[in-house]
Order: sequence, then C-alpha cells, then structure tokens
Amino acid sequence: MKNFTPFWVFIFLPMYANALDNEYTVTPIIIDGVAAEPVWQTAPWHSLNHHIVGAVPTKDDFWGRFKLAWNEDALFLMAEIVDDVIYDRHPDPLVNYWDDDCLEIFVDEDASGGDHLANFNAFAYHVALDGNVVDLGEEARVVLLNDHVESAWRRSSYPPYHIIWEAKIRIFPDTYSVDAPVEPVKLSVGKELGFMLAYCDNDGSATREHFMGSHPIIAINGDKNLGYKDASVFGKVTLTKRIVRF
Ligand SMILES: [Ca+2]
Ligand SMILES: [Ca+2]
Ligand SMILES: [Ca+2]
Ligand SMILES: [Ca+2]
Repeated sequence: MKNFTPFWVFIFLPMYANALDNEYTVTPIIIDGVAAEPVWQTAPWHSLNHHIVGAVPTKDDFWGRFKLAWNEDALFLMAEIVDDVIYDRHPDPLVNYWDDDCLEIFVDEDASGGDHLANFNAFAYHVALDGNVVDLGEEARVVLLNDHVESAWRRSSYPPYHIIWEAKIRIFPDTYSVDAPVEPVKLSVGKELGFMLAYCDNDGSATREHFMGSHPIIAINGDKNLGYKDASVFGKVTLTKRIVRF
C-alpha cells in the first residue's frame, strides 16, 4: 500500500494545480476597488507566484493573489497586490502597454487553447492603471477593448499598502471582431473557460522588470512569455455553484 500515495499525487496534482476554484455571486459586485461583497469573503485565494519574465521579485517589490467569482453576465476578479512603485510611463494606451504596471487577464471562452496572436480565439487583456484595456486583434493590430473589462483599484493607506483591484470581465466568443462585434456569452454552471492572470511590474525602468503569473509555463527556447499568443498555456476555470444545505 505504501506505493499508492505517490501514484495518486502524480496523477491528480497537475489537474488541481491548473484548475481555479471560483464562486457564484448572488449579490451584485460593485467595481470600486473595495472587496466588501460577500463573495469576496468566501471565495478561495489563488497565487500570482509563477515567474514569466525578468528577475523574481522580492515580496515588497511585487506580491499578489486573487479570487474569482461569476454570475450569468460576467466573470469577476478581485486581486490583492503589493507593488512598491506604481508606474505608468506611456500615456498612450497603445504604446508599450506591457512595460507599464498592468494586470493581464487571459481568457479563452471555449477553453480551446491554441494560437490567438492575430485573432480572437482567446484574449490577453492588458488592464492599465488608467483602466484602458488593450489586446492584439486581427492582423495582430493593437486594439482598445475597454467595453470588455470594467476595473477599479484602490491602495491601502497602511503598510504593506495592499492594492485591491476589481474587474468585471465579459466573456466574448472567438467570433468576436473589432469591425463586427458580437455580444458576450451568458455564463452558466459547469461552463469551462481558459483563464490565466499575470501582473506586469515596472518601477521606473525602460522595460518591465517582472512579469509574474498564476500558472506555471514551460519555456520554449527559454521563453515563458507565451500567454499573449498561445492560449494552450492558460489554466482552466469550471464555473461552480456551491450547494447550500440547511
Ligand atoms: Ca467592490
Ligand atoms: Ca514593484
Ligand atoms: Ca478559443
Ligand atoms: Ca510597479
């Protein structure tokens, strides 16, 4: 019997490591950077501790974790972040947007995986400090998709000065087009999404200093920065509803 434990750990660990628990929210979530909603008290935390680009930051340079919730209209995110310097070098939202501090929210509506560099098979929403939402669209053109993600953040006045960053993410299918937009899908229990979260941290350098994410990525030719073009490196979210028994 001794040999059974390593066997089961080997089989199930990758599945649990990549699937993110989430909670259905009965009450509306107000996107204001204040995690006062009941679902934010009960949903489980997930870490932002996987290295993608740059040096691995110290805890006071960058540290982060997040929760996920959903209702029929959207996926909701609440991230808690420590970043010692908030930095927005490029006022033009379409220029070097990955080199400013930003949350990067990766979504693949049908969890298909695969290439999404020059199409909307999946989305890599760069949510800037000023709320602009940027991704590469058809022909890999940089486009603003501000109606896809509503966000707000607030920083605590007390050490370690946590930032609470809330986002409402509407989920668009791969038929989305900049020139002919379609409606977001309605979400339901059991639906599986491709999902990953990351944070681009820059504190004053010419280019981003750290890029840390929610999922381990296997490097290709030494490069782990694959999420913006390949949805196969995302994790999975299966939408769940808790059964409450009285
Ligand atoms: Ca709120
Ligand atoms: Ca930092
Ligand atoms: Ca897809
Ligand atoms: Ca920073």
